[in-house]
Amino acid sequence: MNTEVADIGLIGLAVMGQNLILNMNDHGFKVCAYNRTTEKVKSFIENEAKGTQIIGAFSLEEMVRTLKKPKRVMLLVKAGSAVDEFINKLVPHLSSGDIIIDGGNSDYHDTTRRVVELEKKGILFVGSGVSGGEEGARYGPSLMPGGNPRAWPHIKNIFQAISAKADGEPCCDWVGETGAGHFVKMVHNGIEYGDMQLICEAYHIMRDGLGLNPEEMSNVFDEWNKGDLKSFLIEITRDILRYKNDKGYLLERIRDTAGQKGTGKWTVNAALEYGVPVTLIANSVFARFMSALKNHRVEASKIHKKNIKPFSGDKKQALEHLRKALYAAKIISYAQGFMLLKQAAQEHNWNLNYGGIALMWRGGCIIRSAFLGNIKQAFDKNPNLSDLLLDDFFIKVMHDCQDSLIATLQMALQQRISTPTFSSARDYYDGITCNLSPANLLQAMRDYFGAHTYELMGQEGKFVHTNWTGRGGNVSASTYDA
Ligand code: NBP
Repeated sequence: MNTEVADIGLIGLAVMGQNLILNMNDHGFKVCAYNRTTEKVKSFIENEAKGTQIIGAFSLEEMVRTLKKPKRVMLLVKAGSAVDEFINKLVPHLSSGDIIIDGGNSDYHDTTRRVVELEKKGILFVGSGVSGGEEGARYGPSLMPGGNPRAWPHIKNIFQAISAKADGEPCCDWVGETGAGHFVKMVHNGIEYGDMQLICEAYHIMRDGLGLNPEEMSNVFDEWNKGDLKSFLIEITRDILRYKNDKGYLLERIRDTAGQKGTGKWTVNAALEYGVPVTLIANSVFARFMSALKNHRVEASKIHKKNIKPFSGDKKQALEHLRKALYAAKIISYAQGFMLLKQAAQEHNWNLNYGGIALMWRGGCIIRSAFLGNIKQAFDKNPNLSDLLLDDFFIKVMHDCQDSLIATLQMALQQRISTPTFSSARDYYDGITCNLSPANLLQAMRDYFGAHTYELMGQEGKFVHTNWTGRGGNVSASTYDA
């Protein structure tokens, strides 16, 4: 009897694993499910998977035996050592050309290491970003697979079938070699941090600056969701603001301290590593740290009194400025994110398809939005586009919205509302469009105290040192850095 009946094995029966299995089953794939704690296999088969063609396995050997060749095993377990433990246990049961896919939120450095190590054993390893949470996993996630490219033809069918679709196209394509899939997922998460913080600051401005009530704010987000800002996060903000239970609006009673799982921080670490000014995401991570200092903030607010005059301007106009400011700031954030992708691709020799990435994020995931369609078009027009801010569409939007960004920040300043991401968008925009920065002075200072040398304009590539005080020597430095 042929026991090799399953199209894919899936390990990890928590929220993501269970829902992805059911999604695969809906699309006609036969899945064999396994979990470290095997009682969960039994419970899943007897409950959620009842009446489906899903089969359960109670050992890894049993699971691998049920798989068709090349054997495909997907892991949806806690990122980190659990992934390595399963890989080590799986490898003895697999043969050359078999595939292991890690769908967890793994660090892309780990994925790169696993791709290289497993290639030596003939196993094709894929690290795939999976976005969209529980609902995405069940009904169509955004999938960002990367790793050993020889695996792609064998998983493409399943991945593109179960992924979300945007304008009829799957939100899933091959991202690139080694850790590229998980890198793109990490930047996606960083952008998600930025989008969420921008929305929070817009809410803060509406609530404390303009004095709007929850219903009014919800209506504003509802309006915004009909235009350029149409997105999943704007839509859920509208609904969250409106949500009431027997004690009234729930949002007003939620403690203002945000948690995090670290992928925003990873994005900022990558930005620091590759030297890319991803300032908006960095500020959104710091804003979460600031939010966690609740007791400190409460104490300080009692001591540091502020002289704030209630807003007396035109609220309708202020809200229109805010809408445009949010749009402009989002564009800056995505421009920074794509710049990071470009730099990492250069460092790792990844051949990233930027339009394809925008399409992968267009549906299924948390940052899904109408605006990603414009990003895709920009890269379709010019696949070598170095900066989104140099695309005609985005140039026009920035020209149209920049005054509103300034007007919003002026209002926030008067109302003493902290706006780290809106402010960093303005800073970045005025920085990246400044043809003469003050870094000439920086270079002069570095040379003055550390003999670090500088270039003269028009003589690029030629580094010279000046003995500024007459006391120092003429030798330039090569070690001490500042
Ligand atoms: P969890 O991240 O909560 O992981 C639960 C699974 O990991 C269970 O199968 C558990 O087995 C297994 N596991 C753990 Br915990 N430690 C293990 C170990 N040392 N050895 C072997 N197995 C271990 O599940 P999830 O929320 O479904 O997420 C799965 C992956 O997908 C994670 O990497 C997560 O970051 C990522 N992700 C999650 C979401 C989301 O919205 N939740 C979205 C996108 C990506 P057990 O049952 O025996 O304890």
